[in-house]
Amino acid sequence: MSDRLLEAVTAGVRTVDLGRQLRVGMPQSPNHPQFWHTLPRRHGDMTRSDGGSAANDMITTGTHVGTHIDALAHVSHEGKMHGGVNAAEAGVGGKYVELGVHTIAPMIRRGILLDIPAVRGTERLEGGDEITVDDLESACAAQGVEVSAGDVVLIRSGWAQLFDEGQPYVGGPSGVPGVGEPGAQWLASREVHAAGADTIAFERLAPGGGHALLPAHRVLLVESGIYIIEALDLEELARTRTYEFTFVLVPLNIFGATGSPVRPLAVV
Ligand code: UVW
Repeated sequence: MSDRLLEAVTAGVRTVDLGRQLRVGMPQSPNHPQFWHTLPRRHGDMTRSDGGSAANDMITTGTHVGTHIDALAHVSHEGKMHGGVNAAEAGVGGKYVELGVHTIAPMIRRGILLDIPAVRGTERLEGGDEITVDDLESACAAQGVEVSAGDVVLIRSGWAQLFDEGQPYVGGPSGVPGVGEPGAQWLASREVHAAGADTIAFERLAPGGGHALLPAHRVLLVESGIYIIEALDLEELARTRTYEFTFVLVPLNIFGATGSPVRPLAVV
C-alpha cells in the first residue's frame, strides 16, 4: 500500500491524503511569509523533580503555505472584494470578519479530479502551459464525469512531481501550468464550491512572469465566491484513476485570516 493511502481501521474507510507535509524549506510562493518551525524548549531544558521533561516547539508562518485554502478575503480587484466589500475597510476585525477563513464551513462534498496530463497523453504539463476549456471538457468526457454545482474540482497538471525539487515547483523562468481566465470562467459557470490544483498558485504562471498576474484568482475569489486550494498532492488519485470521491477539508478556524494550511482527504 502506498504511504499516501491511509487506512482508517476503525471505520473501515479508505482515504487518500491530498495534503503536503509542512517542512522548513519546502517550496512556497514568494508572495507569502515563510513557514518556520523552531524548538525553543528542548528535553532537559527544564526537568521536573520527578525527572520528567517536555519539549515545546513554535511555528511562525504565513497562512498560504504548504497545501492551503484561499479565503475570499485574500484578493480584491479595483478596491473591491467578493460581494462588493470595500477592501480599504479590510483588516483584522474589519471586513475580514465577513470573508475571512473562519467563514469557510468544513467541506464534505463531491470531489472530482480532472487529470489533464492523462487526456493529453503526457506525464506532466510543461511550465507555462495553459489548461484550456477544451482540456477540462475532454477530461470530463474521458473520465465519464460531469461537474455540478457545489462540487470541489481538483485539476491535475502533474506538476506535483516537482514539489521535492523546491524552486522548479515555484516556477520562475519556466512558469507553471494551470488554467487561465477562460478555465476559471468555465469553473465559475458550473458554480463549483471550490477549485484546487497541484501547483503553487492554482492558475497558470507565465514563463518569467512571476506571481504578478492572477486572473483566475479574480474570477473565482472576487467575482464568483469560489474558494481556491493550492499545492495539493493529486498523484495517488491519478495513479489509481480515482476521478470521483468524497472530498473532506476543514480549514483552521483563524478569525479574519486570508487563508489556512489544510490537510484535505479524498474518501474513496
Ligand atoms: C499565490 O502565491 C498566488 O498563492 P495564493 O493564492 O495563496 O496567494
